[in-house]
Amino acid sequence: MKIVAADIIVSSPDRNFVTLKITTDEGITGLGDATLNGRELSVASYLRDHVAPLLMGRDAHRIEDTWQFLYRSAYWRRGPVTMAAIAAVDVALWDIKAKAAGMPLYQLLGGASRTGIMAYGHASGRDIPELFDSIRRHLDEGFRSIRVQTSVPGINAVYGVAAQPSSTGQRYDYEPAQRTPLPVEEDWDTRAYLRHLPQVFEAVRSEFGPELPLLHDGHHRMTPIQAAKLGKALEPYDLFWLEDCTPAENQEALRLVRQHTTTPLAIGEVFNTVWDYQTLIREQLIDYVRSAVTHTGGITAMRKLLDFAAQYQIKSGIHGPTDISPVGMAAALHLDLAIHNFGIQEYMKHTPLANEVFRQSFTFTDGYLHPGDQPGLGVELDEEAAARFPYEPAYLPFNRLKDGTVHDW
Ligand code: EZ4
Ligand code: CO
Repeated sequence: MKIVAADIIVSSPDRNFVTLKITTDEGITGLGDATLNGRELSVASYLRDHVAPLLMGRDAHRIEDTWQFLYRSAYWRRGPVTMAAIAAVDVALWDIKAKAAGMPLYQLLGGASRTGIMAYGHASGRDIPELFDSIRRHLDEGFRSIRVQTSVPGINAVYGVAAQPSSTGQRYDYEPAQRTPLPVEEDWDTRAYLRHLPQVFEAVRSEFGPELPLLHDGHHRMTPIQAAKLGKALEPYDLFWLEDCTPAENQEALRLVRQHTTTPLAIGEVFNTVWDYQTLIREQLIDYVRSAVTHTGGITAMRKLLDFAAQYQIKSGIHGPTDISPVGMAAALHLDLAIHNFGIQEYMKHTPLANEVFRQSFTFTDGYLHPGDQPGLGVELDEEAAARFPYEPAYLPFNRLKDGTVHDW
Protein backbone atom coordinates (compact mmCIF):
# COMPACT_ATOMS: atom_id res chain seq x y z
CA MET A 1 0.00 0.00 0.00
CA LYS A 2 1.71 3.17 -1.19
CA ILE A 3 1.36 6.73 0.05
CA VAL A 4 0.06 8.92 -2.79
CA ALA A 5 -0.76 12.19 -1.00
CA ALA A 6 0.08 14.04 2.21
CA ASP A 7 -2.02 17.15 2.79
CA ILE A 8 -1.58 19.64 5.60
CA ILE A 9 -4.78 21.26 6.82
CA VAL A 10 -4.47 24.30 9.10
CA SER A 11 -7.80 25.36 10.55
CA SER A 12 -9.02 27.48 13.43
CA PRO A 13 -12.40 26.41 14.80
CA ASP A 14 -12.03 28.58 17.96
CA ARG A 15 -8.32 27.72 18.09
CA ASN A 16 -5.64 26.67 15.60
CA PHE A 17 -5.09 23.04 14.67
CA VAL A 18 -2.56 21.55 12.24
CA THR A 19 -3.71 18.24 10.77
CA LEU A 20 -1.88 15.90 8.39
CA LYS A 21 -3.94 13.71 6.08
CA ILE A 22 -2.12 10.85 4.36
CA THR A 23 -3.83 9.10 1.43
CA THR A 24 -2.82 5.70 0.01
CA ASP A 25 -3.25 4.14 -3.42
CA GLU A 26 -5.91 1.87 -1.87
CA GLY A 27 -7.95 4.94 -0.99
CA ILE A 28 -7.43 4.58 2.75
CA THR A 29 -6.71 7.86 4.54
CA GLY A 30 -5.12 8.49 7.93
CA LEU A 31 -5.01 11.57 10.17
CA GLY A 32 -2.21 12.92 12.36
CA ASP A 33 -2.15 15.92 14.73
CA ALA A 34 0.77 18.38 14.40
CA THR A 35 -0.56 21.26 16.49
CA LEU A 36 2.11 23.24 18.38
CA ASN A 37 0.34 25.98 20.31
CA GLY A 38 1.49 29.46 19.23
CA ARG A 39 3.99 28.07 16.66
CA GLU A 40 1.55 26.22 14.37
CA LEU A 41 2.84 27.38 10.99
CA SER A 42 6.39 26.19 11.65
CA VAL A 43 5.19 22.57 11.87
CA ALA A 44 2.87 23.05 8.87
CA SER A 45 5.89 24.22 6.84
CA TYR A 46 8.14 21.42 8.15
CA LEU A 47 5.53 18.91 6.98
CA ARG A 48 4.56 20.57 3.71
CA ASP A 49 8.02 21.65 2.55
CA HIS A 50 10.27 18.93 3.96
CA VAL A 51 8.31 15.79 4.89
CA ALA A 52 5.38 15.39 2.48
CA PRO A 53 7.65 15.11 -0.61
CA LEU A 54 9.66 12.30 1.10
CA LEU A 55 6.53 10.26 1.80
CA MET A 56 5.35 9.90 -1.80
CA GLY A 57 5.52 6.26 -2.96
CA ARG A 58 6.56 4.91 0.48
CA ASP A 59 4.91 1.75 1.84
CA ALA A 60 2.27 3.01 4.29
CA HIS A 61 2.62 -0.18 6.36
CA ARG A 62 6.27 0.47 7.25
CA ILE A 63 5.63 2.64 10.32
CA GLU A 64 8.82 1.92 12.29
CA ASP A 65 10.98 2.34 9.19
CA THR A 66 9.33 5.65 8.31
CA TRP A 67 9.77 6.90 11.90
CA GLN A 68 13.48 6.03 11.90
CA PHE A 69 13.93 7.51 8.43
CA LEU A 70 12.35 10.85 9.38
CA TYR A 71 14.22 11.03 12.71
CA ARG A 72 17.66 10.02 11.48
CA SER A 73 17.71 11.39 7.94
CA ALA A 74 16.91 14.93 9.11
CA TYR A 75 20.29 14.90 10.91
CA TRP A 76 18.95 17.76 13.13
CA ARG A 77 17.26 15.71 15.79
CA ARG A 78 14.62 16.38 18.43
CA GLY A 79 12.87 19.67 19.21
CA PRO A 80 9.12 20.35 19.31
CA VAL A 81 8.72 21.23 15.62
CA THR A 82 10.53 18.15 14.30
CA MET A 83 8.93 15.78 16.77
CA ALA A 84 5.39 17.12 16.20
CA ALA A 85 5.87 16.63 12.45
CA ILE A 86 7.13 13.06 12.93
CA ALA A 87 4.25 12.41 15.36
CA ALA A 88 1.69 13.48 12.77
CA VAL A 89 3.11 11.08 10.16
CA ASP A 90 3.35 8.26 12.70
CA VAL A 91 -0.22 8.63 13.97
CA ALA A 92 -1.61 8.95 10.43
CA LEU A 93 0.14 5.70 9.46
CA TRP A 94 -1.22 3.89 12.55
CA ASP A 95 -4.69 5.18 11.62
CA ILE A 96 -4.24 3.74 8.13
CA LYS A 97 -2.90 0.40 9.35
CA ALA A 98 -5.78 -0.01 11.81
CA LYS A 99 -8.35 0.92 9.15
CA ALA A 100 -6.75 -1.59 6.76
CA ALA A 101 -6.98 -4.23 9.52
CA GLY A 102 -10.60 -3.24 10.21
CA MET A 103 -9.81 -2.74 13.89
CA PRO A 104 -9.73 0.11 16.38
CA LEU A 105 -6.10 1.16 16.83
CA TYR A 106 -5.85 -0.08 20.43
CA GLN A 107 -6.27 -3.66 19.14
CA LEU A 108 -3.01 -3.32 17.19
CA LEU A 109 -1.25 -2.07 20.34
CA GLY A 110 -2.04 -5.28 22.21
CA GLY A 111 -5.74 -4.83 22.94
CA ALA A 112 -7.49 -3.27 25.92
CA SER A 113 -5.80 -3.53 29.32
CA ARG A 114 -8.79 -1.88 31.05
CA THR A 115 -12.44 -1.10 30.43
CA GLY A 116 -12.16 2.70 30.67
CA ILE A 117 -9.67 5.54 30.93
CA MET A 118 -9.78 7.61 34.12
CA ALA A 119 -9.80 11.28 33.11
CA TYR A 120 -9.22 14.43 35.14
CA GLY A 121 -10.89 17.75 34.48
CA HIS A 122 -9.71 21.31 35.13
CA ALA A 123 -11.50 23.12 37.95
CA SER A 124 -10.48 26.69 38.74
CA GLY A 125 -11.69 29.84 40.43
CA ARG A 126 -10.64 33.35 41.30
CA ASP A 127 -11.57 32.64 44.92
CA ILE A 128 -12.65 29.67 47.03
CA PRO A 129 -16.44 29.90 46.36
CA GLU A 130 -15.84 30.12 42.60
CA LEU A 131 -13.42 27.19 42.81
CA PHE A 132 -15.94 25.09 44.77
CA ASP A 133 -18.62 25.84 42.15
CA SER A 134 -16.24 24.76 39.41
CA ILE A 135 -15.34 21.52 41.24
CA ARG A 136 -19.06 20.75 41.75
CA ARG A 137 -19.76 21.41 38.07
CA HIS A 138 -17.00 18.99 37.08
CA LEU A 139 -18.31 16.34 39.48
CA ASP A 140 -21.80 16.80 37.96
CA GLU A 141 -20.31 16.30 34.49
CA GLY A 142 -18.96 12.95 35.69
CA PHE A 143 -15.31 13.76 36.44
CA ARG A 144 -13.88 11.63 39.24
CA SER A 145 -10.49 13.38 39.42
CA ILE A 146 -9.97 17.12 39.48
CA ARG A 147 -7.11 19.52 38.77
CA VAL A 148 -7.27 22.55 41.07
CA GLN A 149 -5.92 25.97 40.00
CA THR A 150 -6.74 29.34 41.60
CA SER A 151 -5.91 32.99 41.50
CA VAL A 152 -3.34 34.23 44.02
CA PRO A 153 -3.90 37.43 46.02
CA GLY A 154 -1.68 40.17 44.62
CA ILE A 155 -1.31 38.56 41.17
CA ASN A 156 -3.60 39.81 38.38
CA ALA A 157 -3.51 36.97 35.86
CA VAL A 158 -2.45 33.40 36.70
CA TYR A 159 -2.17 30.35 34.45
CA GLY A 160 -5.07 27.92 34.58
CA VAL A 161 -7.86 30.13 35.95
CA ALA A 162 -10.75 30.09 33.49
CA ALA A 163 -12.79 33.06 34.63
CA GLN A 164 -9.96 35.58 34.47
CA PRO A 165 -10.55 38.59 32.26
CA SER A 166 -9.02 38.22 28.82
CA SER A 167 -7.80 41.15 26.77
CA THR A 168 -9.78 40.02 23.72
CA GLY A 169 -12.88 38.46 25.24
CA GLN A 170 -12.11 35.50 22.97
CA ARG A 171 -10.72 33.20 25.59
CA TYR A 172 -12.83 30.11 26.19
CA ASP A 173 -12.68 27.64 29.01
CA TYR A 174 -9.09 27.23 30.19
CA GLU A 175 -7.31 27.65 26.86
CA PRO A 176 -4.37 29.90 27.67
CA ALA A 177 -3.55 31.00 24.09
CA GLN A 178 -5.21 34.18 22.91
CA ARG A 179 -5.87 35.52 19.44
CA THR A 180 -3.72 38.60 19.79
CA PRO A 181 -0.92 39.86 17.52
CA LEU A 182 1.48 39.85 20.49
CA PRO A 183 1.67 37.53 23.50
CA VAL A 184 -0.39 38.77 26.45
CA GLU A 185 1.62 39.70 29.55
CA GLU A 186 0.75 38.00 32.84
CA ASP A 187 2.34 38.58 36.24
CA TRP A 188 3.89 36.26 38.81
CA ASP A 189 5.13 36.16 42.40
CA THR A 190 6.35 32.74 43.61
CA ARG A 191 6.36 33.63 47.33
CA ALA A 192 2.73 34.81 47.20
CA TYR A 193 1.81 31.57 45.40
CA LEU A 194 3.64 29.38 47.93
CA ARG A 195 1.86 31.13 50.82
CA HIS A 196 -1.57 30.84 49.22
CA LEU A 197 -1.78 27.38 47.67
CA PRO A 198 -1.72 25.17 50.82
CA GLN A 199 -4.72 27.11 52.19
CA VAL A 200 -6.61 26.40 48.98
CA PHE A 201 -6.00 22.66 49.26
CA GLU A 202 -6.89 22.72 52.95
CA ALA A 203 -10.26 24.28 52.02
CA VAL A 204 -10.89 21.86 49.14
CA ARG A 205 -10.08 18.78 51.26
CA SER A 206 -12.35 19.88 54.10
CA GLU A 207 -15.22 20.57 51.66
CA PHE A 208 -14.87 17.54 49.37
CA GLY A 209 -13.35 14.92 51.70
CA PRO A 210 -10.31 12.67 51.52
CA GLU A 211 -11.30 10.42 48.58
CA LEU A 212 -11.38 12.75 45.57
CA PRO A 213 -8.11 12.61 43.59
CA LEU A 214 -6.76 16.18 43.35
CA LEU A 215 -4.05 17.40 40.99
CA HIS A 216 -2.19 20.68 40.62
CA ASP A 217 -0.02 22.20 37.87
CA GLY A 218 2.93 24.37 39.00
CA HIS A 219 3.59 25.24 35.34
CA HIS A 220 7.41 25.40 35.52
CA ARG A 221 7.61 28.42 37.84
CA MET A 222 9.59 27.26 40.87
CA THR A 223 13.23 26.68 41.68
CA PRO A 224 14.04 23.20 43.02
CA ILE A 225 14.05 24.37 46.66
CA GLN A 226 10.75 26.24 46.21
CA ALA A 227 9.24 23.14 44.61
CA ALA A 228 10.50 21.00 47.49
CA LYS A 229 8.88 23.40 49.94
CA LEU A 230 5.55 23.31 48.10
CA GLY A 231 5.57 19.52 47.79
CA LYS A 232 6.14 19.24 51.54
CA ALA A 233 3.46 21.81 52.37
CA LEU A 234 0.91 19.93 50.23
CA GLU A 235 1.61 16.49 51.75
CA PRO A 236 -1.33 16.65 54.22
CA TYR A 237 -3.74 17.07 51.27
CA ASP A 238 -2.63 13.86 49.53
CA LEU A 239 -2.31 15.09 45.94
CA PHE A 240 -2.55 12.67 43.03
CA TRP A 241 0.32 14.68 41.56
CA LEU A 242 2.13 17.99 41.50
CA GLU A 243 2.86 18.78 37.86
CA ASP A 244 5.78 20.69 36.30
CA CYS A 245 7.11 22.02 39.58
CA THR A 246 10.35 23.20 37.93
CA PRO A 247 11.20 24.00 34.28
CA ALA A 248 12.95 20.57 34.19
CA GLU A 249 15.32 21.07 31.28
CA ASN A 250 17.68 20.31 34.13
CA GLN A 251 16.62 16.79 35.04
CA GLU A 252 19.04 16.68 38.01
CA ALA A 253 17.02 19.44 39.70
CA LEU A 254 14.30 16.90 40.46
CA ARG A 255 16.70 15.00 42.76
CA LEU A 256 16.50 17.82 45.25
CA VAL A 257 12.70 18.02 45.06
CA ARG A 258 12.42 14.27 45.46
CA GLN A 259 14.64 14.16 48.54
CA HIS A 260 12.28 16.50 50.37
CA THR A 261 8.75 15.40 49.53
CA THR A 262 6.52 12.38 49.05
CA THR A 263 4.04 14.37 46.94
CA PRO A 264 3.94 12.48 43.60
CA LEU A 265 5.57 14.35 40.72
CA ALA A 266 4.48 14.58 37.08
CA ILE A 267 6.49 16.22 34.34
CA GLY A 268 7.05 16.40 30.60
CA GLU A 269 4.34 18.19 28.58
CA VAL A 270 7.04 20.28 26.88
CA PHE A 271 9.41 17.32 26.41
CA ASN A 272 9.69 15.66 23.02
CA THR A 273 11.90 12.57 23.27
CA VAL A 274 12.79 9.78 25.67
CA TRP A 275 16.14 11.51 26.25
CA ASP A 276 14.38 14.31 28.13
CA TYR A 277 13.44 11.66 30.71
CA GLN A 278 16.66 9.67 30.89
CA THR A 279 17.71 10.72 34.40
CA LEU A 280 14.15 11.25 35.60
CA ILE A 281 13.14 7.68 34.80
CA ARG A 282 16.36 5.83 35.62
CA GLU A 283 16.60 7.48 39.03
CA GLN A 284 12.83 7.30 39.63
CA LEU A 285 12.64 11.04 40.21
CA ILE A 286 9.07 11.30 38.86
CA ASP A 287 5.86 9.28 39.09
CA TYR A 288 4.05 10.27 35.87
CA VAL A 289 5.14 10.95 32.28
CA ARG A 290 3.24 13.98 30.91
CA SER A 291 4.29 13.83 27.24
CA ALA A 292 1.71 14.34 24.51
CA VAL A 293 1.53 11.84 21.66
CA THR A 294 1.40 14.92 19.39
CA HIS A 295 4.67 16.42 20.67
CA THR A 296 6.73 13.30 21.35
CA GLY A 297 6.98 11.56 17.99
CA GLY A 298 3.63 9.77 17.93
CA ILE A 299 2.45 6.33 19.05
CA THR A 300 5.72 4.59 18.09
CA ALA A 301 7.92 6.80 20.29
CA MET A 302 5.40 7.12 23.13
CA ARG A 303 5.05 3.35 23.38
CA LYS A 304 8.82 2.99 23.84
CA LEU A 305 8.96 5.85 26.33
CA LEU A 306 6.10 4.43 28.40
CA ASP A 307 7.51 0.89 28.28
CA PHE A 308 10.83 2.29 29.57
CA ALA A 309 8.96 4.15 32.34
CA ALA A 310 7.03 0.98 33.23
CA GLN A 311 10.23 -0.81 34.28
CA TYR A 312 10.59 1.83 37.01
CA GLN A 313 6.91 1.79 38.15
CA ILE A 314 6.35 5.17 36.50
CA LYS A 315 2.92 5.65 34.94
CA SER A 316 1.36 7.63 32.12
CA GLY A 317 -0.39 10.98 32.47
CA ILE A 318 -0.67 11.93 28.81
CA HIS A 319 -1.05 15.65 28.08
CA GLY A 320 -4.58 16.42 26.88
CA PRO A 321 -5.23 20.18 26.76
CA THR A 322 -7.42 21.75 24.07
CA ASP A 323 -4.34 22.49 21.95
CA ILE A 324 -4.02 18.74 21.34
CA SER A 325 -6.53 18.25 18.50
CA PRO A 326 -9.24 15.57 18.63
CA VAL A 327 -6.88 13.50 16.44
CA GLY A 328 -4.06 13.77 18.99
CA MET A 329 -6.53 13.01 21.79
CA ALA A 330 -7.79 9.90 20.00
CA ALA A 331 -4.20 8.66 19.61
CA ALA A 332 -3.69 9.18 23.35
CA LEU A 333 -6.88 7.28 24.20
CA HIS A 334 -5.94 4.21 22.14
CA LEU A 335 -2.53 4.14 23.84
CA ASP A 336 -4.08 4.70 27.31
CA LEU A 337 -6.39 1.74 26.80
CA ALA A 338 -3.62 -0.60 25.64
CA ILE A 339 -0.63 0.06 27.92
CA HIS A 340 -0.26 -1.63 31.29
CA ASN A 341 1.23 1.35 33.16
CA PHE A 342 -1.65 3.74 32.57
CA GLY A 343 -2.00 6.43 35.23
CA ILE A 344 -4.56 9.07 34.29
CA GLN A 345 -5.58 11.08 31.19
CA GLU A 346 -6.01 14.86 31.07
CA TYR A 347 -9.28 15.79 29.39
CA MET A 348 -10.36 19.32 28.46
CA LYS A 349 -13.41 19.38 26.27
CA HIS A 350 -13.10 20.88 22.78
CA THR A 351 -15.62 23.50 21.69
CA PRO A 352 -18.68 22.70 19.52
CA LEU A 353 -16.94 24.37 16.54
CA ALA A 354 -13.89 22.12 16.91
CA ASN A 355 -16.20 19.12 17.17
CA GLU A 356 -17.86 20.18 13.93
CA VAL A 357 -14.52 20.03 12.10
CA PHE A 358 -13.38 16.80 13.82
CA ARG A 359 -16.08 14.11 14.12
CA GLN A 360 -15.14 11.84 16.98
CA SER A 361 -16.15 8.41 18.22
CA PHE A 362 -14.82 8.57 21.79
CA THR A 363 -17.17 8.40 24.80
CA PHE A 364 -16.99 9.93 28.28
CA THR A 365 -19.09 8.03 30.81
CA ASP A 366 -18.99 8.32 34.62
CA GLY A 367 -15.51 9.85 34.51
CA TYR A 368 -14.07 7.30 32.10
CA LEU A 369 -13.05 7.90 28.49
CA HIS A 370 -13.07 5.23 25.77
CA PRO A 371 -11.81 5.69 22.19
CA GLY A 372 -14.70 3.71 20.64
CA ASP A 373 -14.51 0.74 18.30
CA GLN A 374 -14.44 2.24 14.83
CA PRO A 375 -11.57 1.01 12.65
CA GLY A 376 -8.52 3.29 13.02
CA LEU A 377 -8.42 6.28 15.38
CA GLY A 378 -12.15 6.92 15.07
CA VAL A 379 -11.83 10.56 13.97
CA GLU A 380 -13.03 12.02 10.66
CA LEU A 381 -11.96 15.45 9.42
CA ASP A 382 -14.68 17.51 7.73
CA GLU A 383 -12.49 19.41 5.29
CA GLU A 384 -15.29 21.71 4.13
CA ALA A 385 -15.95 22.74 7.72
CA ALA A 386 -12.20 23.15 8.32
CA ALA A 387 -11.94 25.50 5.32
CA ARG A 388 -14.51 27.82 6.90
CA PHE A 389 -12.11 28.57 9.77
CA PRO A 390 -8.77 29.78 8.41
CA TYR A 391 -5.66 30.17 10.59
CA GLU A 392 -5.65 33.10 13.01
CA PRO A 393 -2.48 34.20 14.78
CA ALA A 394 -2.63 33.31 18.49
CA TYR A 395 0.02 33.24 21.19
CA LEU A 396 0.53 31.79 24.63
CA PRO A 397 1.05 34.48 27.30
CA PHE A 398 4.33 35.27 29.04
CA ASN A 399 5.17 36.30 32.61
CA ARG A 400 6.89 39.26 34.21
CA LEU A 401 7.77 39.63 37.89
CA LYS A 402 6.90 42.86 39.76
CA ASP A 403 10.25 44.44 38.83
CA GLY A 404 9.74 43.68 35.14
CA THR A 405 11.94 40.59 34.87
CA VAL A 406 10.66 37.97 32.40
CA HIS A 407 9.84 34.75 34.29
CA ASP A 408 8.94 31.21 33.19
CA TRP A 409 5.34 31.04 32.01
O1 EZ4 B 1 -0.29 25.27 29.30
O2 EZ4 B 1 -1.15 23.08 26.64
O3 EZ4 B 1 -1.36 20.71 31.89
N1 EZ4 B 1 -1.69 21.41 30.98
C1 EZ4 B 1 -1.05 22.54 30.60
C2 EZ4 B 1 -1.57 23.23 29.38
C3 EZ4 B 1 -0.49 24.04 28.67
C4 EZ4 B 1 -0.92 24.29 27.25
C5 EZ4 B 1 0.12 25.07 26.47
O4 EZ4 B 1 -0.21 25.07 25.12
O5 EZ4 B 1 -0.11 22.94 31.25
O6 EZ4 B 1 -2.67 24.04 29.71
CO1 CO C 1 0.66 21.39 32.48
